[in-house]
Amino acid sequence: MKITEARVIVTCPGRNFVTLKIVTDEGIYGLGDATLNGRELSVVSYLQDHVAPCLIGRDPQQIEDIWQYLYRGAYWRRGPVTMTAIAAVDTALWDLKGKIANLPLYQLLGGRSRTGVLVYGHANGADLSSTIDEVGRYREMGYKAIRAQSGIPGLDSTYGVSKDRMFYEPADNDLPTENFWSTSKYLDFVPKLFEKLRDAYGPEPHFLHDVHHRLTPLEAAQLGKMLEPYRMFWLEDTVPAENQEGFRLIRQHTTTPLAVGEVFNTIWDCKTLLQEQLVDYIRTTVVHAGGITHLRRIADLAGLHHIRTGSHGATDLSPVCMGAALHFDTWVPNFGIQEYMRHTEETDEVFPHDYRFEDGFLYCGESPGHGVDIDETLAEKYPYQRAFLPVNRLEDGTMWNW
Ligand code: EZ4
Ligand code: CO
Repeated sequence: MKITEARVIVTCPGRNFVTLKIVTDEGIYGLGDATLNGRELSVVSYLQDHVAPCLIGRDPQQIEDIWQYLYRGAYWRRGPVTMTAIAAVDTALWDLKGKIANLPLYQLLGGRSRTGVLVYGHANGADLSSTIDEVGRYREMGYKAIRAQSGIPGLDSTYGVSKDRMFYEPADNDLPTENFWSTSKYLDFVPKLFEKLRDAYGPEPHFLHDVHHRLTPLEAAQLGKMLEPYRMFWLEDTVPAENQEGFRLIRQHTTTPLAVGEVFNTIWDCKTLLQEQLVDYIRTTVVHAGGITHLRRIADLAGLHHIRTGSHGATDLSPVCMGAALHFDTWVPNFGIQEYMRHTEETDEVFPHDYRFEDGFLYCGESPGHGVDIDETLAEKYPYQRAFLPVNRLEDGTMWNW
């Protein structure tokens, strides 16, 4: 079997998605997600100009060799653009292998470790009381685990609070929107939010919260301590994680579980975090961390250190990524939780899939490969639209982390 074509499909059914379709001389094909939010076209070029020509004529069954060829062969290692492109190839090849073997992807990985994949949804509101109500709505939808984000008194806008209550799309402008941030206003508010949520809903639901990289390690330690009485499932991305050693300080001061890694591309980005057990959940995902082949290596290292997976699953990760992630989650022994933000109806129509949500869990399907397809005719109706993620400033104008 030979690869005859590697086609990149860009579509914007409400938001941009980049998909790689690897076609073989036997007519079967595999799909991989290549979406890098706000920087989509750089991955398109990487794939079209620098990867596709190297794939033609290769045996698509040599997944490991092709992964190593693209990683080592680039010379310029790692980075989000390279690793997203490699992930797209890798996911498409695992999809193809499943189709060749006539087996769902989780079977190729080693079979089922659990019946369903625990997911968490995103409840958010403009203020305390509407956020509390939204958490109730997610409880009614069946979610066992809910991330709560709220508008902060005194700040006009902040991360995680959406205009549309169901579909949160931060990449909302053809130039970056500017947000403003105050750590003191935030730290004053967040413990109150979770105190009220525990009062309202009792001990049972799992609560999560995303700080979105805005604190220093000492501030993160303070927040973790303040949240201890409310027994969080996790506190996510408290600080920017380029400096992995920075987590030592947070860890020494709080028992609130920590999650990190949605922006990581490789095992090298989390080596210290994992080996020193500085976090509890690793959020690397299929599309941004080199595909199934590399994610498996990260999960194995994590497992040695009592760390479980908690893959990123925001709406900018396409249904193709979600499908692959659910097969991975169904297999991976040290699974923790999977993020799940629902895609819009338009997106789901462009990407027909066989995974389904039921009572707080997602279930991957039994069709061969990862079970997600693309309707290319429909995809063509939604041309690319430039969209940026917001930027963030402190109230005095200083650039900060969004
Ligand atoms: O801001 O996926 O936990 N989820 C997140 C996301 C990210 C977006 C960036 O593309 O932090 O909402
Ligand atoms: Co996040």
